[in-house]
Amino acid sequence: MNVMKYITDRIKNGKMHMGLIDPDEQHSKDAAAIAVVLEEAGSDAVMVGGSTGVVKENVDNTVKAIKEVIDIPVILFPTHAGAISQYADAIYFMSMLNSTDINKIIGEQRRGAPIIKKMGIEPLGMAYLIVEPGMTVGQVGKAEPIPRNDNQLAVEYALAAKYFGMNLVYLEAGSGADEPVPTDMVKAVKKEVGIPLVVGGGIRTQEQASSIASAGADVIVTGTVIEEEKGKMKTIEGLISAIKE
Ligand code: 1GP
Repeated sequence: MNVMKYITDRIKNGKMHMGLIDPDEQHSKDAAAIAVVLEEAGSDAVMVGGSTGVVKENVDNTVKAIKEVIDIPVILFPTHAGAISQYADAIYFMSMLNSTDINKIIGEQRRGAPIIKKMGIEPLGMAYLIVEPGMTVGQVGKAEPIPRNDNQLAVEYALAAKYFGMNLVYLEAGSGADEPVPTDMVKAVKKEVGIPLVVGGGIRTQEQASSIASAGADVIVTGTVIEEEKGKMKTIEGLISAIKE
């Protein structure tokens, strides 16, 4: 499967939902059960990743278990080059452009590139932009988070990403953030840059998901709410239908 084409085709006609599963949070069997609920609820892809405790063994086991039970793509959401799994369909080849740590901008990517080539996984070039509060990923990534009221700064990073030829821009408020990325910022980036836009971090309610989608996000990512609600198909279905309506 060509995952970038799958994304491009889907966002031509609507919005996508991707559910994030942290391989460090549960046994691979439980991760697979959550993935089944996601697929049945109408999610478009499963992302596997987390900021801490992610090693090749738990990523491999989780991806393998998930791949056995669902048909939608599994995309790696990596933290470092040491935990890339050949069992995934694709990997976000992402650079945290507003990090102060060269390793998060190009170091891990340089180390990961030959591994990805050898494994034959599809890389999806992506600018990963941390927006306040940024949470653990902002701290671990030594980010200088984009202030919540600085739409212009977000636009500048996103435009730079487009000119670099990246396929996607991800505006990330951080997992478990009190508030998601402001809708005004989503609108500004979509209007000025117009490349496929992923938004995640702190999205918990149907209202939040729907307003971020209406503001111009093409892909809405939720992680925490899925972990908290695992098995509760109705909640996840509600969230996904709010995005897609
Ligand atoms: C984190 O954007 C994702 O990388 C998901 O965030 O856990 O807050 O849904 P949540």
